[in-house]
Amino acid sequence: MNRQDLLVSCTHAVALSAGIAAVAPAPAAAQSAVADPAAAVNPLIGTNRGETFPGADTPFGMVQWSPENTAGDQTRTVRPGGYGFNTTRIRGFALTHLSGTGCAGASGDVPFMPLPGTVTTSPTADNTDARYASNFSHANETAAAGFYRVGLDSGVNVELTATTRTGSGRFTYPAGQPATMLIRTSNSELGSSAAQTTINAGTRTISGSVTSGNFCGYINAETRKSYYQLFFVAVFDRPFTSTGTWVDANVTQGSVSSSGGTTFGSGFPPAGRGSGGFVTFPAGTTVVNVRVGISYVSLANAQANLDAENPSGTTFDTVRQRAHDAWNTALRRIEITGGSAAQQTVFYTALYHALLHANVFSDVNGQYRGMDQAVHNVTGSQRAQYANFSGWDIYRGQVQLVTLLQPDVGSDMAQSLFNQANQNGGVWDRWTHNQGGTHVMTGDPSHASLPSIFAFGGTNFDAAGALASMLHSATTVTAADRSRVGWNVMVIGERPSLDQYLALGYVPADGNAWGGAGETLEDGNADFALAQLAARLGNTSAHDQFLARAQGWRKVFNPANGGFISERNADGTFRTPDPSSSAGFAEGSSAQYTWMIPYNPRGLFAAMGGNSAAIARLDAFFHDAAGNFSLSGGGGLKSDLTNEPSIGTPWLYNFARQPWKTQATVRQVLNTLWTTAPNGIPGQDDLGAMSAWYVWSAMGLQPIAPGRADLLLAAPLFSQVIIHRSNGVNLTINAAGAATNAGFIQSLTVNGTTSTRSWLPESIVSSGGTVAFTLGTTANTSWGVGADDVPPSFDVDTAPPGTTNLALNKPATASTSCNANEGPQKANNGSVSGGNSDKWCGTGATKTWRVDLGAGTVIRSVTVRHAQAGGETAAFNTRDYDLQTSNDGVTFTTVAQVRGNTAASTTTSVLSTTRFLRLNVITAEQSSNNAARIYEVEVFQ
Ligand SMILES: [Ca+2]
Ligand SMILES: [Ca+2]
Repeated sequence: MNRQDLLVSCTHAVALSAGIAAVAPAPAAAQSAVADPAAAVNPLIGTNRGETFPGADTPFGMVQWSPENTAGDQTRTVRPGGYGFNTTRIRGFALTHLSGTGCAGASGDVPFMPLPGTVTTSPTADNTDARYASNFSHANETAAAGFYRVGLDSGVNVELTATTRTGSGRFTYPAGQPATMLIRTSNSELGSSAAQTTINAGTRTISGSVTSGNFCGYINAETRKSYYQLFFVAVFDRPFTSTGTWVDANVTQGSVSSSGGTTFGSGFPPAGRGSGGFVTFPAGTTVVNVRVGISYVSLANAQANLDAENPSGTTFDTVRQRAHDAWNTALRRIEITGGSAAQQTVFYTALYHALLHANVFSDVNGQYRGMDQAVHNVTGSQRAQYANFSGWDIYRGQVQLVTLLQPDVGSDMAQSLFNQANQNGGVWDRWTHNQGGTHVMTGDPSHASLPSIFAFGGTNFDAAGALASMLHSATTVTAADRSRVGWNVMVIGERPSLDQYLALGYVPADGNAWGGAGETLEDGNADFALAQLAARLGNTSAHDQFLARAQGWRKVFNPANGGFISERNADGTFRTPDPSSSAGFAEGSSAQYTWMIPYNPRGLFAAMGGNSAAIARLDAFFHDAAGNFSLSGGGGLKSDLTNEPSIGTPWLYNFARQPWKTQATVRQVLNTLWTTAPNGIPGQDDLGAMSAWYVWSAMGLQPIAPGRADLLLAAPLFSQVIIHRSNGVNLTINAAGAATNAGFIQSLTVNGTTSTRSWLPESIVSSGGTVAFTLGTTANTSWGVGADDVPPSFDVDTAPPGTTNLALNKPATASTSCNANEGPQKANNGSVSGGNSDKWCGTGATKTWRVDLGAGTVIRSVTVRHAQAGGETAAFNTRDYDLQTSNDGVTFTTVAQVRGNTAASTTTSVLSTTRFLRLNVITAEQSSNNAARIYEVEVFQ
């Protein structure tokens, strides 16, 4: 999400880097995998306008201990991540941050600020941060995975590291001055409604809490309120020789407690409000260590988290090493070999950013605060509750990447989202911050995320319960859905104008959504994903219903203005015909959003007039009039690969049978928009959503659409990528000839078999294997161009796709065979070329053949190859038969009936979840009921 434009911030006049490091010529490729990927991470990448933060954290950690910059106004964060690369003044180091968000930031709770000197005036009254802040130079700064250091111009050296729920700080003060620590308890980035600080000199502890929220509250009063309370316990290793606190402008020397929030004003906290505390260490003190535990439940839990993860006696360097190791464990799930050092840094930094969120939100004892503000416990197989779901962004690829690498974590995230909905009256809020729903952005993204997590193997959550809840909220109109409260940037309804969507098939321009046309596409993506999850869970009627709903894009496709998705009124008339306009769309134009139907490009291209028309439009979309790439900033008619609505578009050429243009465009984005510079993330990183796109793309992969795990293909950047899934499945991607300028696929094998398909089926994710590319510097315009090479599109009446024959060589049994060499296994041996004995031949009154798939399996179609396929007469082709399913091998249900067939082979849609598939032959051939001749039965997902 964006909206950072409204934020008052410092001037970014100096571009410290042109940001071209990633396209420097590659040195001779390393021949072994990157040994220490955590060391390759540079957290400063993205800190100039990517809105990332450089501080210390662990994968999905609760703590992100990182600087808060100031540009002379204490009431406003400089940038949403708390840090802007071009602002070199710091007023504190806060314990929590969001990476890459928009609006005016969020979290940034409980800034610590070391001070050489004493506190004589209120730090809150220092509204311009003239006194209790310090300049710094990037030359005195080190940012690494799990560690941050800065030497402040004040003379204090600050070192920070973290465990999941705690931080460790080491502050080295200059000799000869009092060593003081301020804790600005009330100064969360967006302010606070309450704050409380307690100093206990006896235990060398400062503890307290801050109550905050206010995400995007400066735009709309709907979120201008508190919805979370963060508790902290900070234990120092040096005694306090003096203490004090402040409230607003008043300092009380010797005080050990204070309270008072900043209040939220009209969205930005007013100047001069807030509270905190300070302590001074004994004269002569230079090094002060502190351990800090946090919790969103209670002070006791913050202490318990500290005791469990970072107990007394744990050294700073031990925590730092553990954080580094934790990052290596996470990052080594993708091993890469080859590429330049810069490319390796961009890759692992992107993976690092993609694994920062969502955040562990439950405490070590399993308690967490729910969206009902009550304390809950994680139960069953869930190991942790997660928070901070940037819904609109992450459904496009980030939750898929997390689940690809760690299905267990993906499962917990899915359960966390379901828990949030359950604790929120059944409403799936689209953007959740800690335990608050903010309603920010558009669509119903959890409905896209959960099916995606499931598709990638994150199935260890209450999927049936979640599906039932989602189907309910997607079909039940609430008062909030009929409301415009919050509009825009947010709106309180989960499905804005659901009543009209149900009645019209689209969300009208005069409805409640932040852009009806864009909302229609978001709803379509959510509904498509729901259809997929429904199918996987055996609910075929919901599948059919939601797959049909997902085609609502046709209702807002306006042929009259050249074929663009356009704003449409409830009365059926179209609005603004200008395709460069963003009216009706969130953060994008009509021309950009028109492509955002990833589950049915074939339908879209047909509406546009066919592949040639679509290709011409894509060419114009990605290029300027001179033929140069236009990938950002080209205006509403051009692509914008800096923001989510466009990031799927380069992959669409695969559907139009010109995959080399996907390869060229993706490679151009990787080579030019993503660099090692502070501005090396093109646009806000959106809690890792954009970085996830980079990681997928650099591997030559991209999830096809929400709710599916099929992968679109382009050219990998590295000579080898090995994905180690936490469930033990490995996927190896070899790319012979990989180089910066070798971005074109020459040929491909999948598990040793040559393939010209520009995509991979879901089975490559579930089963792993080896995908081997041969790359080159020029396009192979004959690869991936066949009619059967295109990735699947999904429409109401489209036969389901399939490539992997799930029945192949599985145990098969049958009724009486005609001959000993025509037994049941001949019908799923993968061959129809073995002469007329390459079949199961059935005789007798009952003729049934069945296969055991081994476990309940989603199947989408069954192909039967009859006598003629094996070279026999067409008169022997099976005429009438039923397809039946069963999960116990005893009770079978007929799921399809084929009658009057004369063809050599038949393909039948049988969307079902089943272990056994049975062919029940009713009329064996064309003239009389004699022998059944089944050369092959193929079952596809
Ligand atoms: Ca964005
Ligand atoms: Ca056969």
